[in-house]
Amino acid sequence: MKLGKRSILGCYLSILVVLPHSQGRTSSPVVINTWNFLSACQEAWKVLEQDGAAIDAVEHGCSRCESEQCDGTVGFGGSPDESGETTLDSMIMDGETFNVGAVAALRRVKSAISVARKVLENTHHSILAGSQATLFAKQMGFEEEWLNTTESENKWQTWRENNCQPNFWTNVSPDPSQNCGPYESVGQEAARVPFGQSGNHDTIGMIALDSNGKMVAGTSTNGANHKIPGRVGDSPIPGAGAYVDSEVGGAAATGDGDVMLRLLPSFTAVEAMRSGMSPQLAAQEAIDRITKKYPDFIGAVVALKKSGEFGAACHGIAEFPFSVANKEMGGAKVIVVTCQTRTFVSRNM
Ligand code: SD4
Repeated sequence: MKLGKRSILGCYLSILVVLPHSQGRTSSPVVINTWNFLSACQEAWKVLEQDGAAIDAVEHGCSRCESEQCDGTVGFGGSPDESGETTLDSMIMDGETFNVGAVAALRRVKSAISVARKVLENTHHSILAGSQATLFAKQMGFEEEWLNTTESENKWQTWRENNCQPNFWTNVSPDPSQNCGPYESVGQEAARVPFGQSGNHDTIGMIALDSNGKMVAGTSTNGANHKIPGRVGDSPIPGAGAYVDSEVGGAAATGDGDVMLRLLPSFTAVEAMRSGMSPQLAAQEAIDRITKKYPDFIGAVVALKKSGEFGAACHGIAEFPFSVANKEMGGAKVIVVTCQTRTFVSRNM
């Protein structure tokens, strides 16, 4: 049968209409992650440069950081909580389906991002927490083991000897700025401990764009040093620690998670890109929303548009290094941005 030009065009158009939006797309792969975690970026890039899937890139990249204990703030043996235990927060989000898998305050399992992926792929839930997340992980075949190391136990011991300073308590007695607990609630106002004072930094947040145009975002962290047991940070919360929409782009955040999960910087950055902003301006917009309410905020956002364009913004530190890999750069590189300090003047309109 011979098809006329019109019918060929009609056929082509209907194929375009029925295909799910990622299929048939080709993109030049890119991966971006927070901080100078170059080996994580290289690991993810190995997957992407061989036309592998974004979800594998993010899992492999973040897993690399977990096993290398990137900066002591990802993976086992870091950020002991008030009881001395290391627990993990992690998330993975699929930008095609908006499916999310996450674990919060995961205990006694090292591979947090892989457990998060099991939550995504083997359940209809989005987040599992604490000891029950451990039970789920065991059922999925993960090994149960303590995440403490001699180093994390020494760190905890030093903190105890230093009257449990700093800590995350407020409006309690005895005065938490000078004493360990147990505490009881009282109604007085107390100043918030700046997040950076306790060396709380360096979550890995990663966004990958694969050659099929699919985008995935992920995070992994051991959270905040000396957190109150049970504390969940921003990293496993969609829109806070990371967010991604394959039709637009993705973003990931690092910094004071107790503040960030109130203002959803990753969601803000993606929505800003949707409205046409560049990734750099979108990341800055997300930071600005936070600093308007919390001028002492310490943290950063990385953003990647589906076009492959990327950017980052930060606050409360002098500069912020992040890692990127794409074909033009011939692999993974660290890029450093200078953090902008902005002053917001409130006006009565
Ligand atoms: C948290 N956002 O648990 C994490 C910590 C972090 O860079 O990113 N530090 O609050």
